[in-house]
Amino acid sequence: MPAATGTKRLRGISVFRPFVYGSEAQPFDPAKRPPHAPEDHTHQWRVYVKGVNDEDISYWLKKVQFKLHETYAQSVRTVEQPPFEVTETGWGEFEIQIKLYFVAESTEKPQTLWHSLKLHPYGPDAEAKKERREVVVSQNYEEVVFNEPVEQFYDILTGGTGATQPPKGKAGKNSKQVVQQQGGRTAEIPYNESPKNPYSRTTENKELDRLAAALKTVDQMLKEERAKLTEREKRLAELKESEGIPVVTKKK
Ligand code: SLL
Repeated sequence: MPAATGTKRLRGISVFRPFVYGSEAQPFDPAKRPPHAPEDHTHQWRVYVKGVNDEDISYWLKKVQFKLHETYAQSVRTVEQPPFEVTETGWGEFEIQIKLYFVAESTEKPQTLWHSLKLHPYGPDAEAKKERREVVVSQNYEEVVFNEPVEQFYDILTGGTGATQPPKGKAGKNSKQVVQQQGGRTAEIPYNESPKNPYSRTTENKELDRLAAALKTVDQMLKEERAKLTEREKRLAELKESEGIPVVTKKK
């Protein structure tokens, strides 16, 4: 039986879309606490899911459900349109469950992420940051992968140009170009970072260089350690021999 409209999947095609999720928090300015904040609350915070460089992602993301700690009234907050975020006040850190619901055309099941809400500065300079009451940002870059999307969703993902045909040829560089030429939507991230957006191809390349350099260092360390071990084993054998302790060798 032929597949019903909208359920035919594009075999062998994967489409990924980048996004950012995380939180921002700041202690109240003692001079002007938010007027309705309960006595024991100390911080204002915001948890969010957004596009890299604030790109619109609502063409694939329909709604987001944030599950807060149960000390919050109505701890399950559903946000049906962008910005997909919840702003709150509180006193403690906790794990926030973030459930992503995709547009109906996708026929995809929701996906769940977890985010640790951070209220207090962490890492190097934490104390100084606390002193300055700096905004505490904790966020992650993530990619959602749609494997073998249904045709209708593929169209939406790649620009809603109405073309039902996936790019011809093998997936990879070429198909990416075709999608771009259509003036369609892509998973491109900006070339350079900006004060508002740390995720870029330049930062990605820098990170890759850093990883390659680290790998080289580890290789070098391993080589040195192995050389030391060989040297010590040799020395041990020599000592045993000079002390008359039989050196264990393979039986002939
Ligand atoms: C902790 N395990 O002990 C965590 C719990 C709960 C955070 C943190 C305020 C809720 C309200 C709030 O900040 N809850 O409105 O009462 O650190």
